[in-house]
Amino acid sequence: MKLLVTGGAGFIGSNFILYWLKKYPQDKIVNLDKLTYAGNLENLKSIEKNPNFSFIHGDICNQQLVNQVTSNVDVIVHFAAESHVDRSILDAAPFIKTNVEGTYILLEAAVKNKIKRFHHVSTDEVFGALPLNSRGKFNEKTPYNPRSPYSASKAASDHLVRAYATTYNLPTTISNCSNNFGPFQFPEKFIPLAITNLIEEKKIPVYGDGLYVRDWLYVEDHCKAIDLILQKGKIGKTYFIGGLADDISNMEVIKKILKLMNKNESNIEYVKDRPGHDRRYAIDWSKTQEELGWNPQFGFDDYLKLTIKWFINNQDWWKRIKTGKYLEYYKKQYA
Ligand code: NAD
Ligand code: TDX
Repeated sequence: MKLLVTGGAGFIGSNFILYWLKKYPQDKIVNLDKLTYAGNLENLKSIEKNPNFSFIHGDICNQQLVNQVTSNVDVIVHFAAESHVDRSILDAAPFIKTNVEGTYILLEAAVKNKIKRFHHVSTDEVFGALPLNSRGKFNEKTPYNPRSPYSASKAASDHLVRAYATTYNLPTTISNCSNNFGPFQFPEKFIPLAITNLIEEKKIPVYGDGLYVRDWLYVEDHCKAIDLILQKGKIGKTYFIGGLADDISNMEVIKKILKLMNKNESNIEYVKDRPGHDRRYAIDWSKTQEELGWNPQFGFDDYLKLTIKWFINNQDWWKRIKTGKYLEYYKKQYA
């Protein structure tokens, strides 16, 4: 089988490529990535010489290139996106361009080239926010209610995927997952930012009251779920993927990180809240479990330990990122 992975130099995409080639070494993967600030070929160093892997440096908004690249692949796994909510608040333009227009261009090419499966990787943020102190979770009946430019652009892309499935019979699947964490995550996101700041003896910036709740999914569990969707998922269906963290607030996550890294609460700094900050996410992935036999393998605490260890052991990787443009962004965001 030949897969086109878009955004494979980013956090989840690179974990997915490493996972896939280890499990299915006979398959071929083409990685199409623009190498934005978030794309990093170092993530794929261990397979750069693998004859079944190839990299194309390009933009999913480039129609001619996308047509050419999709002409001889069986499956598309679409990760490429602008992915950081705070950056979408600073400037929404690249989010609309890549997440909406880029997905449209890929879909057009997928129809034209009769792709056997188009899997679209999306987020639980398209469903908006749940109230604190409720037990409710996003489920298959929850209406779309995106509240940031990022989540609105992802919602638009989900709608486009469904429209192409209905109108052109494109064989699609979609997954909406919760907050990922793990190796190779860009240190603008909450968990890697907290860990790397602590190693650098810097404080952890906490938005607002810190009582926001996320559902945390380890990236390898996510990759396994996409694998099962590609193997056993029903065409036209949407699958929910989440973790085993049960309503942990950002402050509780920080306290766990501080404890595991032998630091105290003087390393916390309350900063200005994110505008329109979604209070709580929780996702009911029981249907995915029932239908595909998928489960997160371990609990949040075990995965947090593994993630901290990875960032301690791979300081060259993130120290090269936390320079130049990253520092400019950090200054602007946390001024
Ligand atoms: P990331 O920001 O780490 O990586 C995105 C990758 O896409 C980068 O390699 C970047 O260079 C590439 N890219 C961006 N624009 C491109 C373009 N126009 N053409 C080609 N490549 C382009 O993102 P991530 O965290 O790995 O997220 C991957 C996908 O998963 C995204 O679609 C995101 O919306 C979704 N998702 C992420 C999370 C999460 O917690 N990280 C949760 C739910 C869903
Ligand atoms: O410095 C920070 N301080 C802080 O308190 C940052 C960066 C975040 N936070 C809070 C905001 C959120 O409540 O931590 C929580 C997690 O923030 P992010 O890591 O930015 O993730 P989130 O906004 O929840 O979105 C993530 O999950 C869904 C991904 O970035 C999206 O790509 C994905 O779709």
